[in-house]
Amino acid sequence: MIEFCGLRLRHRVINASGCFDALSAERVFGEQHFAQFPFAAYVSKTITLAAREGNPPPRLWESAAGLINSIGLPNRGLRAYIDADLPALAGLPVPLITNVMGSTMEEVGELVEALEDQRQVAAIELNVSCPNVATGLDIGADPRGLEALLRHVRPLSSRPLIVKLTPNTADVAACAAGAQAGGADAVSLINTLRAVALAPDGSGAWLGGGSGGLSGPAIRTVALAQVSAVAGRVTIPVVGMGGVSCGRDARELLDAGATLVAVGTESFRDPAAGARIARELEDGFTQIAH
Ligand code: RRO
Repeated sequence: MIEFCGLRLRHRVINASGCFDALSAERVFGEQHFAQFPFAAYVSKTITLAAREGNPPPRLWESAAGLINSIGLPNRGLRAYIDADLPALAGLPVPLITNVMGSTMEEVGELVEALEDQRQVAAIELNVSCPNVATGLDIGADPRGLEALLRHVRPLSSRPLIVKLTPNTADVAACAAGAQAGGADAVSLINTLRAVALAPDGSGAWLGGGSGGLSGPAIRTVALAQVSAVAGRVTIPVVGMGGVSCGRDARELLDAGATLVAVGTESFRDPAAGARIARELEDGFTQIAH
């Protein structure tokens, strides 16, 4: 068993928010799916107070060794998450981490407070790093702003608070230190790198949202550098992610100082990737060809 912020986890591999839909997976793969859940904890897709449509299509572009998304945070809002998603997730065999985002400190506070009564929610991840929405809350890259946000929300929740950091900043370690100073229990990184894809016909930006966020193997070495910098700066646990597709990639992030590793884009290619990567990690991944 792995201990993480008071949660007891079966192994060190969890999903990156938004990259694995446990409810759709159950519909596609059947009830069996919950029994063989690939991750040691489940992080749900970011929710906001009010429902959002998300960005206009196209929302995806495949680049060399990467995926650019401009999803734009579509979700049915806090109320529907509590009334519909939480009961549907009741069968989850692993702890639930709910990811939230607000456009003001007060909004984040409201989200965190509303989850306080939901016993199913084991921890909360604060998304201060989405590249695809103009939130008004642009503090993900500002160490002092992050500290102030955490000071505001920390007293409102008894749950572990994990801060999802942006890689789109000059000094991610300073941001992590700000989050810790404000009372964060852990940090997670990296979210996607801001990126643009041009339409093949020369008509301009491909993505409906204009720009997007790059994920996948293309960003793995950036993640390694940033996780290493953050782990060297803070004393709270670090969840490392970015381009992990096999046990060796996960091992490198753990060696860089991460306590847990999250799998994102690889789950779109292989929905069982989380379990495979956890197994490869445990086996020492000596058989994996690169
Ligand atoms: O929904 C998105 O467009 C999105 C989010 Br909330 C995020 O945190 N990271 C990302 O790449 N896309």
